[in-house]
Amino acid sequence: MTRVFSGIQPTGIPHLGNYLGAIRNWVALQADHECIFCLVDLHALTVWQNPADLREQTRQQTAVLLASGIDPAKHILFNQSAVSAHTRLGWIFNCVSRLGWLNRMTQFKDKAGKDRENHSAGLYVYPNLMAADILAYKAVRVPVGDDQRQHIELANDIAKKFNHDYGVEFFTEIEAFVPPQAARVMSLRDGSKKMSKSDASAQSRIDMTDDADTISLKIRRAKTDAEPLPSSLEGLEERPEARNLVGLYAVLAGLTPEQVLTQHGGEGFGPFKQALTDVMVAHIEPIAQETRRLLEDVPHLESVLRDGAVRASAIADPIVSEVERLVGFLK
Ligand code: AQP
Repeated sequence: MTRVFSGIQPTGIPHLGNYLGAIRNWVALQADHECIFCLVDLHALTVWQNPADLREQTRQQTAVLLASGIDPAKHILFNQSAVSAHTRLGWIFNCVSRLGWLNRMTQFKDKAGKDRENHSAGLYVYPNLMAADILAYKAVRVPVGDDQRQHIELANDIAKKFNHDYGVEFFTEIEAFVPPQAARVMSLRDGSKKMSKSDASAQSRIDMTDDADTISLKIRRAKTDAEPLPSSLEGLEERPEARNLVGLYAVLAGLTPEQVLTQHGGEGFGPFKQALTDVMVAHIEPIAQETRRLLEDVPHLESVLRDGAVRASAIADPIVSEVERLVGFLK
């Protein structure tokens, strides 16, 4: 079976964007792949995290993943810092990767903005660690959002350079797997920004733990314009907030955006937002309820992660030990 690796940062409660763009696809991949799912807490640390919050967010994320249908008995779910192979290979990749390559990473530019000098060195070398996350397992396929394609290309550049520098065919090419239905969900407050855990406004996102009243309020307050919904897609150009809500309805209702507009074109946002709330609550409510139940049993959540880390180490340790031998470390 093809081995898949994918990660999510425990930087907050997973939101609808994480769910539709990643988690939902992970659940589906379990049917015919060997899956390794990782809560990438080392990556989370690239921006400041309050220690108590980081621990809590790691538990919350574990609960949301389990509630969404990740099966830790058949697959592996663990937190990155618990498996030392990631940092060991990450350091070696810091020495293989080139500054010029990292300088081209658009995500660093987006996250650091104009204030580059004040960001952590970790944020800059993040893509090298991400390459290590995948290659420590010799994973073949990596489900990612469209924004992560560039990091997978970098991981392949690192793998090729490693093979070339050490005269081996040790790493093989990784395939970025961007599922066709991977929706890019935008902020409810600004249709030009993606929905994000770290957005200061809680109103900008739907958390996977939100109850029906909270979802209803957030959708009612979601930014829109004054025009009714158009009847065709051309009418959504230059209307990013309307496009986002139509896109969300389409994904959640299993329709195409065109079908949504056929059904709701000409409608004002009041009734459309109510229909969107209903379909959203139907998706999120069962996951939110199960998440709340799981969070009452913290020892169970932590034991799932510990067990996952042992099984992840059993795969990654021999691979990374071989890399260490190849580069000349005395064992
Ligand atoms: N808005 C989004 N729409 C679709 N997919 C998304 N993903 C994130 N936001 C959206 C996908 O979720 C997976 C895990 O993301 P992550 O937590 O590792 O990092 P991120 O992309 O930086 O997510 P956030 O929510 O924006 O976190 P913060 O605020 O901490 O940076 C990835 O596959 C991502 O594509």
